[in-house]
Amino acid sequence: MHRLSVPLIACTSLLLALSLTGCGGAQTPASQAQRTPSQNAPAPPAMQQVPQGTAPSMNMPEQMEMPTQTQTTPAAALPQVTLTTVPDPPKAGTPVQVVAHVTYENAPVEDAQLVKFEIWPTGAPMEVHQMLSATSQHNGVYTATYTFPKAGSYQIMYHVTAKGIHVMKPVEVQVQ
Ligand SMILES: [Cu+2]
Repeated sequence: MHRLSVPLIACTSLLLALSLTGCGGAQTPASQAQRTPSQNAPAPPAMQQVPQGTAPSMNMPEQMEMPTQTQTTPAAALPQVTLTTVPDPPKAGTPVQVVAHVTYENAPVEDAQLVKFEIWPTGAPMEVHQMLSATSQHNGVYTATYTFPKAGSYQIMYHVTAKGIHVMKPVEVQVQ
């Protein structure tokens, strides 16, 4: 009955702790979440190190789709996302534009089903993560505006569903 909230929580707060079930998005989140209730317990602080920085291959956002098979599924293209800020580096105390450039098989994705940015000071707990919805600017460019409260290291994680595939990855930025 209250199962509905599970995929949402996975996307907004437990992210990588639940990475195997994904963030909802394309697949059947409800049924997947049912099957993996035991995974959502521990490991919140590890999330920043967990991701895919270790894989020098081209399939960066592999954690959502096929966590263990990125090498063996060259046919399954993933959406590619490039995250930038304007200005770069961001400045504290003034509105900063967060920009995602989304492509699929080298073509801009105009019709992404979901583009969100999750922002938090590096090392901060889940409760302080901010989730922004991005607006399409055409040509595969999606933007949102955020004012960083102060200088320092922040994580910006994009959550993108394009062509039915959800990808997500944190990027560290140094706010000036
Ligand atoms: Cu996500």
